[in-house]
Amino acid sequence: MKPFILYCLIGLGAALDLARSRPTKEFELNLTWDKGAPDGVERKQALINGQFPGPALIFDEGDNVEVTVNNYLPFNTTMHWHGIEQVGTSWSDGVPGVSQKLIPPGGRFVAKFTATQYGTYWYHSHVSGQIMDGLYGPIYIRPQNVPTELLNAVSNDTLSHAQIKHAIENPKLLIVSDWYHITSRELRHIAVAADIDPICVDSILLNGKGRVHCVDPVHLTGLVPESQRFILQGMNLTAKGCLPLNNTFAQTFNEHDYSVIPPELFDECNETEALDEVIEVDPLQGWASLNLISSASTSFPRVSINNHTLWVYEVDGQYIVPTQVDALTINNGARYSVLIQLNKQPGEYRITAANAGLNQKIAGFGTLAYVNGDSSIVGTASIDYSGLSANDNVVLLNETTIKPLIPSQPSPVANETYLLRIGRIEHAWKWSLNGNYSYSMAMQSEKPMLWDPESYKDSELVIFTKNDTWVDLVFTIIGTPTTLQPGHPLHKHSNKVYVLGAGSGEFNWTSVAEAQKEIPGSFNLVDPPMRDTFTTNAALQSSNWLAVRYHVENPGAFFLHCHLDPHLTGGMALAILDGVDEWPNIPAEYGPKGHWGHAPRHSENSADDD
Ligand SMILES: *[C@@H]1O[C@H](CO)[C@@H](O)[C@H](O)[C@H]1NC(C)=O
Ligand SMILES: *[C@@H]1O[C@H](CO)[C@@H](O)[C@H](O)[C@H]1NC(C)=O
Ligand SMILES: *[C@@H]1O[C@H](CO)[C@@H](O)[C@H](O)[C@H]1NC(C)=O
Ligand SMILES: *[C@@H]1O[C@H](CO)[C@@H](O)[C@H](O)[C@H]1NC(C)=O
Ligand SMILES: *[C@@H]1O[C@H](CO)[C@@H](O)[C@H](O)[C@H]1NC(C)=O
Ligand SMILES: *[C@@H]1O[C@H](CO)[C@@H](O)[C@H](O)[C@H]1NC(C)=O
Ligand SMILES: *[C@@H]1O[C@H](CO)[C@@H](O)[C@H](O)[C@H]1NC(C)=O
Ligand SMILES: *[C@@H]1O[C@H](CO)[C@@H](O)[C@H](O)[C@H]1NC(C)=O
Ligand SMILES: *[C@@H]1O[C@H](CO)[C@@H](O)[C@H](O)[C@H]1NC(C)=O
Ligand SMILES: *[C@@H]1O[C@H](CO)[C@@H](O)[C@H](O)[C@H]1NC(C)=O
Ligand SMILES: *[C@@H]1O[C@H](CO)[C@@H](O)[C@H](O)[C@H]1NC(C)=O
Ligand SMILES: CC(=O)N[C@H]1CO[C@H](CO)[C@@H](O)[C@@H]1O
Ligand SMILES: [Cu+2]
Repeated sequence: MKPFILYCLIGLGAALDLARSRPTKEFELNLTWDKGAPDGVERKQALINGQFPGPALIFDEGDNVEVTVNNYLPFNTTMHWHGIEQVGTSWSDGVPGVSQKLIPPGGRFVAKFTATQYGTYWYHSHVSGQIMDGLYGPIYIRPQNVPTELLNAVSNDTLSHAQIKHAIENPKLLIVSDWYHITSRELRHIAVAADIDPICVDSILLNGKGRVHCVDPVHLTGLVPESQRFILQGMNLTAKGCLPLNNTFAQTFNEHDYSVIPPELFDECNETEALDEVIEVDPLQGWASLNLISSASTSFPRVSINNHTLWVYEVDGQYIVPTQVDALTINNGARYSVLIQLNKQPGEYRITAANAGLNQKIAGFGTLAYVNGDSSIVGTASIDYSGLSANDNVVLLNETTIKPLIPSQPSPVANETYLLRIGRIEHAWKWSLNGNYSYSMAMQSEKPMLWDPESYKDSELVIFTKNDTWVDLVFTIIGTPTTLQPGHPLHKHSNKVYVLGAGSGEFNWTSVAEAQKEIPGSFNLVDPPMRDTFTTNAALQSSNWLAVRYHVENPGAFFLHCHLDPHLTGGMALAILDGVDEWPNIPAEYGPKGHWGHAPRHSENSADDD
């Protein structure tokens, strides 16, 4: 262990020296509220610098960056940099009530941090369900070097090595999301008023483009595998491919007020024509890197490209031992970068992004177009409209087998264990990450915890850790014969966790160490996946558990939450105050006396709020 720690310290020192000597790179994001029709249906939505998704922020590993966020929206907002560790800059993490105040309409905020990592990330609003209004965009941090082990694992040919390196350094960024025809505020209002979980989207978008597809619901119902048939409770899926509102697994036994639910929220589908995304690739370059980012709110997009296998080589901003698959599922918030060899007949191959979740059968499509390719060549899909494999030879990425390229091991023992019970409480829309305690969105308006951690000492919704300790989070996803929980894509802000293991049934122990004595095979402490976004298994009629471990090394006020937007707004969140014993000194500009100033006058400001 010793040489490894020493190596890390030297590495960190070198990175910091490098960072200090560099000039700061500045970026500006103007957030506006406008009309848009990404899938052919017009609605009010947010734009960032006039576009949706927002512009790509491209940094180089080690850069000091400053991003100015000007809020020209008619509502409060903040901006979070998903997966960025924020080493020593917790105040720039973007969570209202935790690390900063809300940015009011007309206000501005300057986030300052160092790009200590390489890889693929994204930025998004961290207020309520504003992601669903389009407040997101990609981040790519170009690596200082691409490890030879990575190149060797994919090819032995030196020309290919140069091409792969070029592809990794110049990737095609692809944000996969889902889309609603109403605003996040309207959706939340309906969910609460009707007492429903509003998990039925209108379309799947690739880089903000897509269309509404209406597929015969009887056909969609037929796509539900035999083993999941019981979930349907004898009903057909709706015209939008969703579990109907009177499905009690999805919507509880609570009474719903149907009078406030517009029929198009679950039941009516109206097909549209709109442009699909085209990603152009040049076969002369040999290889392309497609860096997939999921900013979906409720869907779990499973992605494949006709006739092309995907070499997955980077997950959540970290290189992994490359693994070749035909399709992979991107949990909300996660990133998967894949290398594609451009050695097929020049054509326009279809990209499929199909929801693999239980809530809805829906897909979106795009095109991987070879330069001057024959548009009649579209290839053959390996997954269907519901994300299921087209045949037995289709290889799906197995999340549990992801291995970091550069070996990294957790401590064999933990200092602290938090047993967290996940479930729905009281209402169909209300969720909790800790027993009966649900994180109210009203906490977003409170004084940031970063300023005064002590005053949250007694809260069941705040975890306190000490610096340089190892912390276990063991989640039990509560299942009963009459309830269902989907997989929850959990996101920890700041550093990554090691995903140690998962199992079915109750977690009957008080720690991983205790459980290891009885079920050692359920844990991987040798080379577990390292993730900032990790997904629990769905709980169908019985409970299951998931255990993760992380090292506290960056004192500050962070967040842990479900990345399904209706679950975050439903309260499935906790604050984690990491390293309270080594709490950082907050720069005056980010503290209680800080004043971030006003956004400059903006001519295109549309201020009406409807
Ligand atoms: C913004 O948040 C503050 C609380 O911090 C609240 O008083 C105000 O009404 C909000 N503004 C808007 C436009 O929602
Ligand atoms: C490269 O060569 C080594 C040794 O011959 C072999 O084990 C490995 O599988 C090859 N890698 C690829 C990607 O072909
Ligand atoms: C499902 O749809 C089929 C075909 O329209 C119909 O025959 C059947 O009755 C429907 N089932 C239910 C429970 O509505
Ligand atoms: C569910 O609602 C539909 C109409 O919305 C109705 O036809 C059906 O009978 C209901 N099913 C159950 C099991 O209540
Ligand atoms: C795509 O793959 C299918 C079967 O996997 C094959 O029949 C077809 O010829 C391929 N098309 C192209 C253009 O490579
Ligand atoms: C994924 O890999 C793990 C570990 O090898 C294995 O136990 C599990 O069955 C695999 N899952 C699937 C769906 O193949
Ligand atoms: C954490 O646990 C390790 C291993 O048991 C121990 O060496 C270390 O002192 C503990 N740290 C704290 C702060 O308790
Ligand atoms: C939640 O509260 C109910 C009723 O007060 C209680 O029976 C239950 O044990 C509590 N659940 C947890 C996980 O604390
Ligand atoms: C936990 O205990 C319950 C009750 O004894 C038992 O049914 C269940 O199988 C146990 N779970 C595990 C994972 O061993
Ligand atoms: C917190 O712990 C990490 C890991 O041991 C260490 O690198 C860092 O310097 C510590 N931070 C403070 C403020 O003590
Ligand atoms: C943001 O808006 C301000 C005020 O209109 C303008 O000066 C600036 O150029 C805009 N920045 C970008 C990146 O569009
Ligand atoms: C806005 C709109 O076009 N709504 C239509 C959608 O389709 C249903 C039938 O499925 C019509 O009744 C709506 O008028
Ligand atoms: Cu969730």
